[in-house]
Amino acid sequence: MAPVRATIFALSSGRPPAAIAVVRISGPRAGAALEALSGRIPKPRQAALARLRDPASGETIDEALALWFPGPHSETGEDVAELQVHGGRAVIAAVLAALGRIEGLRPAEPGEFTRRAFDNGKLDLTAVEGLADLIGAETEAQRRQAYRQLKGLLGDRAESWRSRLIQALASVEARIDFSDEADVPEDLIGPALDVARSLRGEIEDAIASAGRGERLRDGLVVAIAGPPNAGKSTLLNRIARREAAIVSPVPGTTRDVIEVHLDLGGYPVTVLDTAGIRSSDDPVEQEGVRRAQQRAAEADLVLWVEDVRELLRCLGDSRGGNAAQQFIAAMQYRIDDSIASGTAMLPGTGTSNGIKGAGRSEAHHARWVIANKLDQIGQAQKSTIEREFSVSSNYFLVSASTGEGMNLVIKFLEDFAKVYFGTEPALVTRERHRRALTVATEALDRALAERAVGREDIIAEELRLAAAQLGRLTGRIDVEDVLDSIFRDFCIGK
Ligand SMILES: Nc1nc2c(ncn2[C@@H]2O[C@H](COP(=O)(O)OP(=O)(O)OP(=O)(O)O)[C@@H](O)[C@H]2O)c(=O)[nH]1
Ligand SMILES: [Mg+2]
Repeated sequence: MAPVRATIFALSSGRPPAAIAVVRISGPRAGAALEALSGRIPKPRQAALARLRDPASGETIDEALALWFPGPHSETGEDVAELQVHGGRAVIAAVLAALGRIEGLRPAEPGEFTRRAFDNGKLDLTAVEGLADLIGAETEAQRRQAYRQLKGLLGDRAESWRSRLIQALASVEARIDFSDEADVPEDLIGPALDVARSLRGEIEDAIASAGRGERLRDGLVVAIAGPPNAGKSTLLNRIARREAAIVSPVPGTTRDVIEVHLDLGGYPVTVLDTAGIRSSDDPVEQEGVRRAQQRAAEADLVLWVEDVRELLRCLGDSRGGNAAQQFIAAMQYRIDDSIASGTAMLPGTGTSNGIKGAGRSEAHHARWVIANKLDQIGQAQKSTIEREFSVSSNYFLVSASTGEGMNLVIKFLEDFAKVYFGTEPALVTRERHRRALTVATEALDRALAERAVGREDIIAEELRLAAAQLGRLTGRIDVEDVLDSIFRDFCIGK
């Protein structure tokens, strides 16, 4: 017989003080605890007014709303009581202290309510992860993805894949077990492998969405980089709509990387402001530059900020031909070089064959040039720049301090995020999912490769392996090793 589980309790609502606080109790003694505190148990699933008393002293603690959810039709599958009390620190402390004095009750550990829901089959593992993501969701797109996962977008699919696989496996096993008997049809293997092949295709499609799903959890990273004093911090403040970074006329103001988390059009975006990239003898500034380069190299998009007068100077320097295109090409090179090596070289002056490779893949880093301090040049110069650069969509003419041109930058950032995250809901949102599905498809591949040879025992073994991976995905089988890491994401009371 399984040991009787402790009855757990915790504050499940947010940080006090607040108007209301929710205390949850789950386990076999939840009803007894409710009775000890309020004198009675309300009708199931109906809110009732309850005067809470300290069972030891009899003193009234607070007037609350009490709810009673007898198991198994409750959040955790156990008996659950919920108290909505006034959300002051002392009220909460008194209620928790009173509960702690009741025999058989103890405070819940982080994620323990959800863990019990999982153990009692109320949620599969992908739904547990969806719940963690839903609680953590900061933007609309994250919320949507997490909610779909909580509601079984991936879990249900994995379960249906697994049951189809198990059926296919059963026919292969039948073929093995009864191969001598006359009335077992010969062609059990062919149809089973057909199922395996179509499952393989479906799983492959799901894996293809993995990048998008994981990115939406992590957010898009945009790094602002460029030479000192170009207005990077001013640009960050403008995008963030607050004074997140210190702005000053002294070159080399920003040293550490400053991070701002934003919701852009419903998508999670982290914008980084970095130290101006230049050679310096100051070890602190050197370290700042090193960090700037590193973060820019890892970013999904780099906004390279230049003083617009620098652009004009470079245009003046170039001799004929397609000046703007040459400039943009040189600029892209220069950005890559500065990010990789730390020496911001001017186009035309630098050896552009500087550090290549060095572990960076250039293809997936987008770079935009932000020509800043537009307010410092005249209308004629502005027209020159606009004419020369109209060929390129990767440059923006702005004044970070007056805000001119910034709406366009923000709109493009939103569009970039939209494309980056995609509009189709992603099925696979974590590396754990991707790994399990990849191992499953590899097993299916090995099974399919046996079609020609026809070793039935190997086919059966590989189908079993694939089914087991799908079972691990939903937590149906053999997942003790991943449970702790998943529930660690939760806080107390969840
Ligand atoms: N006129 C004008 N001045 C600007 C503009 N943007 C920034 N500045 C000024 O340029 C100076 C440098 O701005 P910052 O935002 O600190 O530049 P930064 O690139 O972060 O500089 P470092 O952190 O030192 O690398 C400040 O005096 C800003 O007020 C602009 O659009 N127009
Ligand atoms: Mg700065």
